[in-house]
Amino acid sequence: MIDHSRISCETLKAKVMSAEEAAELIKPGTTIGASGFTGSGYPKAVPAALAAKMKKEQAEGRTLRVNLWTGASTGPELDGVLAEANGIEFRMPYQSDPTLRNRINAGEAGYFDNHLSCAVPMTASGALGPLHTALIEVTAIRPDGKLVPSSSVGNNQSWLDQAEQVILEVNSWQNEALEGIHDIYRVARFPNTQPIPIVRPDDIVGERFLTVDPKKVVAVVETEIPDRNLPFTAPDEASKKIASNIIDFLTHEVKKGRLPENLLPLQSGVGNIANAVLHGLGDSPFENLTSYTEVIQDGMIALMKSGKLRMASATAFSFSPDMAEELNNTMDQYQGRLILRPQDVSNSPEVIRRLGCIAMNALIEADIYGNVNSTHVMGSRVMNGIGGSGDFARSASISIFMTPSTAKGGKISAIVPMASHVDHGTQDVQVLVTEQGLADLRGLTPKQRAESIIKNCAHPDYRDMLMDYFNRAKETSVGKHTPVILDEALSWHDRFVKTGTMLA
Ligand code: 0RQ
Repeated sequence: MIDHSRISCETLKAKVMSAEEAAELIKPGTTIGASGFTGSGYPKAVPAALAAKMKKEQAEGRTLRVNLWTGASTGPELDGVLAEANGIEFRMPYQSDPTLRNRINAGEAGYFDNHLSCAVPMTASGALGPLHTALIEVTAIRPDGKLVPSSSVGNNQSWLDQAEQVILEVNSWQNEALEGIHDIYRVARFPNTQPIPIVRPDDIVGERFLTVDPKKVVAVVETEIPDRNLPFTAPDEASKKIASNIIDFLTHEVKKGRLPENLLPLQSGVGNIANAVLHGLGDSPFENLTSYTEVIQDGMIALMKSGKLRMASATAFSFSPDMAEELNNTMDQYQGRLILRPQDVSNSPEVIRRLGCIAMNALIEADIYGNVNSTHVMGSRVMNGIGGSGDFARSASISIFMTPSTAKGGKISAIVPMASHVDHGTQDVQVLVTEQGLADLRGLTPKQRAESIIKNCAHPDYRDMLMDYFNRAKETSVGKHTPVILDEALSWHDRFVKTGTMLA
């Protein structure tokens, strides 16, 4: 049942209308800045009404398509329905919805993949054109018109500031106990920037609420629709082994005195592997851990419940349906231990560098020199996007990338002679880990990196093939610093596309 008491501001209560009426206020070709970060806190009712309108317009021979900016990926009720209606002209800065991904890879929707910390500075500069409509899910509206954010913060404050008009969805499925966990700090814009005053992951530096100019609010829509994330797959043997390889490495670093006993604030990337590593840390010797990251996943809560993790700061929750339900019922227990911030703060390279985060991100493929591809399959088909991995990898004190050594039942090697697309250059990749082992690349020359990656990370089925390529490259390459055989370097990908396997 929709809880009508969530809107306590009389001025904004007067703007309540149906999702269909609100969708009428969005004009063809305009840009929407929506809330939403992973399957959390995205608008759910207005996009469905807009998608229905798009289909009707198309049936009558007209076109209604929009540009969509968000925090990051969202759920099926936003990206999914708009992509299904083929109503997305341009999308940024991150997506992971299967229908939208297919549209993008079919050339039917434009996609601008960007570092998540850069979305606000770039849009606020005006480089991407005007923002017409902010479409933001909130938990409640207070009597003074301030907005209690929902299960993600993303770029919400900035979309509210930048947009010409604002549509709010007040979702009473979100727990009112979310009030108090947000820290909304506005990063000053060029040329008047100031240091973000976070020196520890638990520092609170902003306000608890989002603010909006009530004159810009053209519609308020009441909903009661759950956040929708996909369940994580249970950690398999490979991801458990990856986790234990990382824990052995971190233990070694502590023993050497290069890391404190409770480590440094952890960043953990998106996806199944990252979630499995967090579960693995539950069996590690580390205590009193902290996290300064982008999304808080199930594994973080498990670590918190086991007493290993003291607090976590991020921009969004990214829970499985079961965990979302559990947290929604127990949110009051997490006050002071979970913090959600705007993504230009959670992912701020300045803060990440200051805190010395340990970054752990998954990848699609890495080459023998340690260039990492996080986004493209066979060089051309985009998977999700770079997300925050670049924000963290470049600025972390230790940047770890991890992957199973093969994909698609062993037909693809995750370690290849040359990456078919590069998101993170070798300088941003300090440690590479698979279930086979770990390569600590710090201080190694390109040839030493190749030896270490092939020996420690490659799957045995591909190890000799890689070493054979590397040895021949050393012989024949024009330059001896980073040996390459130019007309063979991408032949593994070509073979997979033509024959369905990288195995010769
Ligand atoms: O495909 O879904 O068809 O089975 O990629 O792979 O192994 O389940 O791994 O869920 O951890 O995702 C890089 C995509 C890994 C993710 C990526 C296929 C594989 C499977 C998923 P299926 P796994 P994960 C910031 C962090 C970029 C953004 C980022 C990602 C699917 O981690 O999007 O890092 N990262 N944000 O079969 C072909 C290969 C493949 C491959 C995997 N070499 N070739 N397909 N797959 N490797 C978050 C912060 O907190 C900062």
